[in-house]
Amino acid sequence: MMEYFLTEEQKMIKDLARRVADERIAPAAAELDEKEEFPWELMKVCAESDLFGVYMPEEYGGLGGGVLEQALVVEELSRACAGVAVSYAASGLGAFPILLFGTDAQKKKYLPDIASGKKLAAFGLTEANAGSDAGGIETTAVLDGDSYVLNGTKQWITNGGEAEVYTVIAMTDKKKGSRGATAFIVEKGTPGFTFGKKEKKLGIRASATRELVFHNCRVPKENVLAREGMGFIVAMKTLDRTRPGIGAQAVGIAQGALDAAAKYARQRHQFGQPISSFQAIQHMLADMAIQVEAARAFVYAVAKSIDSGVKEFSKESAMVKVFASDVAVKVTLDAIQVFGGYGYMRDYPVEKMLRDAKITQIYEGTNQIQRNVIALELIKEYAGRK
Ligand code: COS
Repeated sequence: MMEYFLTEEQKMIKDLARRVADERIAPAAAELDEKEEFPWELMKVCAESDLFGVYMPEEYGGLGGGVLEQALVVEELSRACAGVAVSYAASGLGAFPILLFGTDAQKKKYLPDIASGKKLAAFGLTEANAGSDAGGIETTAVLDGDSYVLNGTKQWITNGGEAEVYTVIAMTDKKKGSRGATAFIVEKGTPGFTFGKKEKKLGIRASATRELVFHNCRVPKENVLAREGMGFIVAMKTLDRTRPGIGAQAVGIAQGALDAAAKYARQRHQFGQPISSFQAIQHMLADMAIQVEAARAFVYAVAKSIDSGVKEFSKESAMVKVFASDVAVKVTLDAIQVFGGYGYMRDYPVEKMLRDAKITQIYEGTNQIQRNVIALELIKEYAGRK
């Protein structure tokens, strides 16, 4: 890997996450995938290693880092198992709305337990009829006295059922479209809040994906984030910050696939020599390495720029998510090709990596939606220059 001029603390965080990945996650990855088992034990290991709080301010028990520190952890965990990594990362996705828009009281109440890993968080935006069209959500929240009454169903929520703290977007005024959405903090155990069945997935099978079902669920008024009508903005600004994390996940998966393919190419002999001596294989490995390093450099650069306090970064955040996720799918496919028939078999690690990589092109906004965002921003920028 290139020298990225990380601080000593960032290097320590990355090394620590790598140790957790190598020593604890990698040996368990195939079994967790096969059994579709939520990795509670590994979540505890991440908590004991202080990984959950790397992006949180110190006053809430975190290490005081930002998007880059979280990306470093996600990348390393994803090298070993993206299903475990996304369970870790989705807690950050659930926490960011509170971090960005919470009142002092909300932050003090919820963030320390998320930073310590005592509680997982989750983010509830998507619905059956509102995926790319996030403004089309149908879950409603109606003010009644001192609380809002939530009704509706959120779909495909990572950490659904496992997390204790949920940030949920619901419509408080349907007529206003996306300006009529509001964000709420909802705790597991609130009456009227239940979970659907655990989904069976192509990849990231260690992670838990469930519906969040709200049936006359009363959420106290003080659990509103920002204010009524700000829910869509809360969601968009959260995703702007977390999409580089999907990039980091993709880089980790792709690096894992490159590591496996390069190692295999040295061991596998055909025609009396290791296949790594054939130029056909060498060029594939070279292309994989170029793409992984370019994606990593892009992820680190965007994360660092967000942490430096730039105001506008929707476009860059979308770009890095698209680039790295497309790289992950390409590199994992190529890794299978290097492995040949063995790569297609479950006994070898690379077919899982392809299955895990695919979701990075879909969740937190499909790559098609990201390209729309990028193009619209570009057009705005060029219109301004003329
Ligand atoms: N930051 C701040 N404000 C934003 C924003 C952002 N990144 N993106 C949009 N907004 C604002 C717009 O400026 C607009 O404000 P006004 O009402 O003041 O004009 C408002 O939000 C509505 O924006 P827009 O008209 O662009 O909304 P659309 O309904 O057209 O949807 C997309 C925009 C498609 C970009 C949005 O729905 C989206 O991101 N979809 C993907 C959702 C997603 O990621 N799902 C995954 C679920 S989480 S795992």
